[in-house]
Amino acid sequence: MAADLDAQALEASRRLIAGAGNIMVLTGAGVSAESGVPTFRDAMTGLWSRFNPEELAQEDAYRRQPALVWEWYLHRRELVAATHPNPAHFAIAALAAQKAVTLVTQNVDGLHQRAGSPDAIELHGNLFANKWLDGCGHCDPATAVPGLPPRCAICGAMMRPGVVWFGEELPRVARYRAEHAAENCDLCLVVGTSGLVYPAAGMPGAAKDHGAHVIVVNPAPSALDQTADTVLRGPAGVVLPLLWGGAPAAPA
Ligand code: BV8
Repeated sequence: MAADLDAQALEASRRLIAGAGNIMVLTGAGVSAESGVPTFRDAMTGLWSRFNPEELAQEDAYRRQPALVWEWYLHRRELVAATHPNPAHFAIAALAAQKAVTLVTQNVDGLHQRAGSPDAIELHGNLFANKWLDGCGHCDPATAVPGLPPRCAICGAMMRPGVVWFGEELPRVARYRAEHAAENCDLCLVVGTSGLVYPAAGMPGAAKDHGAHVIVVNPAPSALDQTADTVLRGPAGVVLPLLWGGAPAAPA
C-alpha cells in the first residue's frame, strides 16, 4: 500500500462509499497519469518544453499560430492514442456497476470511455474531436483542404480541436449535468486534480455546501484538500481498487 496512505481514513472512506446513495466522481489528469498520459502541465516535454500550455490552449494563440497549436494537439493525440486505461479508470467503471455514479471529468483523453464509462461527462471536450473556427455552417471534414490545420473547402475556416480552451464557456449540457450532480450527490470523490481550473474546481465545494462528504485522492497536496473531509494521499491506480475493488479488464 502507498507509504503515506492512512489505513483508518481508507476504512472510513470504504464505509462511506458502501453506504452512499448518489456518488459524483470528478477526475483530473492525475487519473490518467498511471496510463502514461502526461498531466496537463507535464505534456510540455521536449519540443514543447518552451511553451506554457495555458498559453497554447487559448483561441488567440490558435489565431496567431495555427500550425504550431494544431501540431501540439496532433502530438498529444499521438501520445494518448498509444496509452491504455489504468486500474483507476477500470475501478471507476466498476463502481458505476454497483452504485449510482455520475462521472465528471476534466480530461480530454477519452480513457474513461475506453475503460467502460460510456457516459463520462467531458467538461473540457475531447482531444480527438474536431470542430471549426468561424465556420460557414457547411464546413465538412470530408472535403476539407488538408493542411496544418485543415481548412473548409467552401469558406476557408480553420478546423480546430474539439476541446474547451481557456476563456471559453464549458459545453452547456455538460456543465449543467455536472453542477446538478454536485448539488444532489451525498458523496463527492475527487481524483487526480490540482483543483486549479474553474468552474470544475468549484464543484466539490458546491457538493459540500449541499451536504455531500468530499473525499480527495491525490499523491500530492492539491487546492481541494481544504474542501475535503477526507484526503487519501496515494495514486489513484492503487487507492481506488482498495476502496471498492476494481474490475480488471482487457485494455481497450
Ligand atoms: C471559463 C482542455 C467562463 C484544453 C482545459 C482569465 C481569462 C479567461 C478565463 C479565466 C481567467 N482566469 C481564470 C479563468 C477561468 C479559467 C481558469 O480556471 N483558469 C485557471 C488557470 C486559473 N477557466 C476557464 O477559462 C474555463 N472557462 O471559465 O469560461 C469564462 C469565459 C471568459 C472569461 C472568464 C471566464 C475553461 C477551462 C478549460 C480549459 N481547458 N483543457 C486542452 O487540454 O488543451 S483545462 C486543462 O487543465 C485540463 O483539461 C484540466 O482540466 C486542467 C488541468 O487540471 P488537472 O486535471 O487538475 O491537471 P493538473 O496537471 O493540474 O494536476 C494533476 C493532478 O494529478 C495533480 O494534483 C497531481 O498531484 C495529481 N496526480 C499525479 N499523479 C497522480 C495524481 N493523482 C492521482 N493519481 C496519480 N497517479
